[in-house]
Amino acid sequence: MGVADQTGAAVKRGLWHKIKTIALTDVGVLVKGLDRDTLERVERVLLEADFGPAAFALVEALEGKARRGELRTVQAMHDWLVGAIAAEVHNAGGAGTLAVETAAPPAVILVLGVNGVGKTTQCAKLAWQLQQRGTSVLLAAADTYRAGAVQQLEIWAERLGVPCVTGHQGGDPAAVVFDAIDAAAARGIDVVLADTAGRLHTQGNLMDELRKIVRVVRRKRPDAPQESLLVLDGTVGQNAIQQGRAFTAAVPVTGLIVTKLDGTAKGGAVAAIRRELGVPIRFVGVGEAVGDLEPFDAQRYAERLLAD
Ligand SMILES: Nc1nc2c(ncn2[C@@H]2O[C@H](COP(=O)(O)OP(=O)(O)O)[C@@H](O)[C@H]2O)c(=O)[nH]1
Ligand SMILES: [Mg+2]
Repeated sequence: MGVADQTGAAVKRGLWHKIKTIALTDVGVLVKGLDRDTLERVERVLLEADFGPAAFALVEALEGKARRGELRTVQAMHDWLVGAIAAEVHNAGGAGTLAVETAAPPAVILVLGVNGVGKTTQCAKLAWQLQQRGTSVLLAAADTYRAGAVQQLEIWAERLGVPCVTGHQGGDPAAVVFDAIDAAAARGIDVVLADTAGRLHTQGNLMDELRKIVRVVRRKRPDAPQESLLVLDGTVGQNAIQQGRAFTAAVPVTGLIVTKLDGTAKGGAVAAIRRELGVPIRFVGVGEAVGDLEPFDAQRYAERLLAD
């Protein structure tokens, strides 16, 4: 995916291009106010980009602005939309942060999410970011269910030069995290980053297992896990919302990482996720390389999405 960024930029340019085209079809439209048909077409474009319920809110606000004659040029409409989308996705706080300061290291970070969203990759990216800040990390391979999952994390660990605690396939993931905390404490390591399973026989089994991991961690350290980060794929639209609801109902999720925002026309999912789930977005994944994790920035997100 070497050209992911370029693809992404091209596709994202598409969103503003579509809206602009609609706004310009009738030259008088911005001066007279947007008619019902124009608004509906803008709404459809936003829905296609996965804005979900946020699309309705944006179009309603757009209608009001246009009716009051406050958007007289296409540029004014662009700038207003950027600001409105940024406000829509704005976090109360916490973007780019990880609560890893603790009186007695190691802090514990659980990385959660269904298969394929990018958990293992985000573990590697987070480990790398922590290393950059001078924080030492130990990886825990608590996805013991899927064949190959442990090796995938081990390969990252080796590349990054961080230790990795594993169990055997089919083993108890809570025991892996438990052992990893001991190993990190013994070696004076600051943070345990635990990769978890994304699928078991049923979703109920998975949620039970995740609850058990949290319980076992707490029994060992009442203040842990310091973070339970849910990874959501930014390209799957409403599915991400469903996943978000299921995980946040089962475990206390402290933050979100929205991945694969490179190369997608569906970047609006971030707005839907922000509106539907009461959890701050901490980071966004913008590629497959270890450096492709950015603190979530509402303004930058909106500007990129509507880049001309
Ligand atoms: N384009 C893109 N791909 C990503 C991103 N994060 C992860 N991936 C890819 O998504 C696929 C699944 O990732 P993986 O970490 O194995 O997912 P897991 O099953 O949740 O552990 C892999 O091919 C990753 O390289 C991202 O931000 N952007
Ligand atoms: Mg994985």
